[in-house]
Amino acid sequence: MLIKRLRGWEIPEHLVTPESVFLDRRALLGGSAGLAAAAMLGGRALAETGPYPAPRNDAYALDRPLTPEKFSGDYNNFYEFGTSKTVLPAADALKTSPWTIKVDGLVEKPFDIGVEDLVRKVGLEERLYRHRCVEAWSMSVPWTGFPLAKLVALAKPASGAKYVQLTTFLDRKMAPGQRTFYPWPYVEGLTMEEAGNDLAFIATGIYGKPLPNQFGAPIRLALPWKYGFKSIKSIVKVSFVAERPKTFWEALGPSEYGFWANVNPAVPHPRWSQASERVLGTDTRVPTLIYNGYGEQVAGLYKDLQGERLFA
Ligand SMILES: Nc1nc2c(c(=O)[nH]1)N[C@H]1C(S)=C(S)[C@@H](COP(=O)(O)O)O[C@H]1N2
Ligand SMILES: [Mo]
Repeated sequence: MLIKRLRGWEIPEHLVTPESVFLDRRALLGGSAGLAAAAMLGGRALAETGPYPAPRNDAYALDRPLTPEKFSGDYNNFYEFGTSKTVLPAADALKTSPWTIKVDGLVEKPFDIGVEDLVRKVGLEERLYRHRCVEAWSMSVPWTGFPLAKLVALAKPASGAKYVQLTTFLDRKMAPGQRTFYPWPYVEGLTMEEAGNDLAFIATGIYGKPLPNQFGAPIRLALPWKYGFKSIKSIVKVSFVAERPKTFWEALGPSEYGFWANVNPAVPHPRWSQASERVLGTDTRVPTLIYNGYGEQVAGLYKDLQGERLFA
């Protein structure tokens, strides 16, 4: 099969935000006055399309083509809905509205916030990111979302908070995968310093629209310099804690899936090499890059942590 190869700076037409849509959206999101005006001018647009597509932040460019959705949207890891890559039909059962996120732990005042409210508060942008699964496949996708740092700022963490712990929903009726022996719910974590790095991104959309269920709707993490399992899906809780969280995969296999899980082609997984990766939608392998190519932005986070197992 021949796939049109796009350079990093080439944009598939359907991903381009027409300026008029962007300007309308700005008006629509411009507070209650804007909303009232929009309602008179035909504000149905907001209800129908929401804040998508969001303006692209060009600071995050790719060195490789975007992965077409027909490949990335049909090859997912979402163990709540099964261990195969084809979770798309099963993930239909995920009920994403209403969706509330609990913000708790060492914060000024714990609160709950609906995902739409959160999006209105922080605003959305689009970024092109690479994604490297620990299983040695990769993709490049346009996420829509906001920096995790904006959520941290809303939470007002106390000085004792050293880690951000994120938790996926727990609903054994809805998610058949959660009827297995795994240590549900899925939990992930990162240091406050990592969470404050501009690359740490919360995604509510992909390919210019809200996240389809199988990508971890309605809100998930995207940490492009770490193996994909750190990018936790369908988040319901964000806790600020003093101790390093015990993550889902660490509980299952600490020697194979550590807390740090930074991408490094020179450090093999105990059962396979990490030197190269299969690019979804192609039949080629490409060399894997240290920190998945994001070393310039993140290597500094680890300069005082050389004793840690940073790359597994
Ligand atoms: N809750 C939850 N989050 C998860 C997973 C999962 O099974 N459950 N899989 C992880 C893994 S291993 C990867 S590679 C990515 C896959 O994201 P994608 O399916 O959107 O490509 O999600 C991560 N987040
Ligand atoms: Mo993964």
